[in-house]
Amino acid sequence: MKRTLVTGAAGQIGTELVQALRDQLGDEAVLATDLRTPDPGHAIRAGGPFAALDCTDGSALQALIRSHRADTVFHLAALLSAVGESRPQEAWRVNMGGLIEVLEVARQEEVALFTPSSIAAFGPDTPRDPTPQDTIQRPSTMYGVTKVAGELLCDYYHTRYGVDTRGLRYPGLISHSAPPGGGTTDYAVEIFHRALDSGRYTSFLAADTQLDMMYMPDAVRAAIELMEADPERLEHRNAFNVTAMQLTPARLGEAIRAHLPAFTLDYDVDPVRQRIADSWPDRLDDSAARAEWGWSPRYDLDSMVEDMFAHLGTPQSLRQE
Ligand code: NAD
Ligand code: AKB
Repeated sequence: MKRTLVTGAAGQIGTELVQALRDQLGDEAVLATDLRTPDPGHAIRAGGPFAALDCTDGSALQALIRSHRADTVFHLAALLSAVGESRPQEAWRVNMGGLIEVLEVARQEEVALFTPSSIAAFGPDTPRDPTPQDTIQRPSTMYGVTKVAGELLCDYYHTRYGVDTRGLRYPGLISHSAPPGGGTTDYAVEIFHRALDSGRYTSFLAADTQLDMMYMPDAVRAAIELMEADPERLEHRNAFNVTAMQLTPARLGEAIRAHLPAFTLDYDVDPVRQRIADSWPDRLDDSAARAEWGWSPRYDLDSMVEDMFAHLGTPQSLRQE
């Protein structure tokens, strides 16, 4: 991997992945693209090349891959679970319509392709704890349907055409650089901001709703390590379970209270997002990722919370004496 193009680069993952790739490959080697053009001061525009791109426009993508001489595409553009449930037809159009265009261009231009899947690729019939690498999927959301179909389509392009497709089933991602884009796990980011703004947070998921989570530096490293892994060792190319920690709103609230003792957490459950969360696993088995390319998370709950506050800044008035 020497020169990359990132779709959906202005989002929660792209903001940090673009920076990590530029640190590794050089600023000019990473072309950030997104449907929306961020402000000139935004890191992905200020730190290197940026182009506006709708990922469903294959011709425009092909022209950019050629002019940038990209050898690898990180395809992040998508609608997430909660937004996808409010606009299911648009979620299909962007998530599947975008992916088939990106795969076709990857085939024609012979570039490697990273596409994230999600814990959303599982459903209510999936064994929940642990959720095996290979198991029943049958998700009940449009977002999940596009993730399963996307995993299969990427496998198809690899076996049928030899395209170097790879992907991860990410859990909920926690980060400080960019806001989350409308998912069910967004509470785990919002809670930090509200804790610092007002000392309180109202969770839209119930106290004991357990979901897999990961801190963004681990998620970004996982994507890069997977794309650099020895292809001979990869059996599960497009759908590696990966996880770092299992959180509930109550457990995360406790960890925040260790830094901000006055923090209060209450609950006003949103039935749509609760139903989505209830259909997802409690704990992924990520042993295939560990065995096939050496995956191992570096952040657990305590080190993630500490690093979040180190970046977001804890006002003196709220700090533990
Ligand atoms: P995000 O919503 O923060 O960012 C997505 C970006 O895609 C946005 O900047 C948006 O402007 C852009 N976009 C939307 N439609 C587009 C189009 N037609 N063409 C080009 N760009 C378009 O999402 P994210 O959290 O960064 O997620 C990136 C990928 O990772 C998605 O495939 C998502 O399903 C997956 N994922 C994310 C998480 C998470 O917790 N963040 C977890 C599992 C999987
Ligand atoms: C969402 O909640 O939609 C995402 C995901 C887990 O895919 N964060």
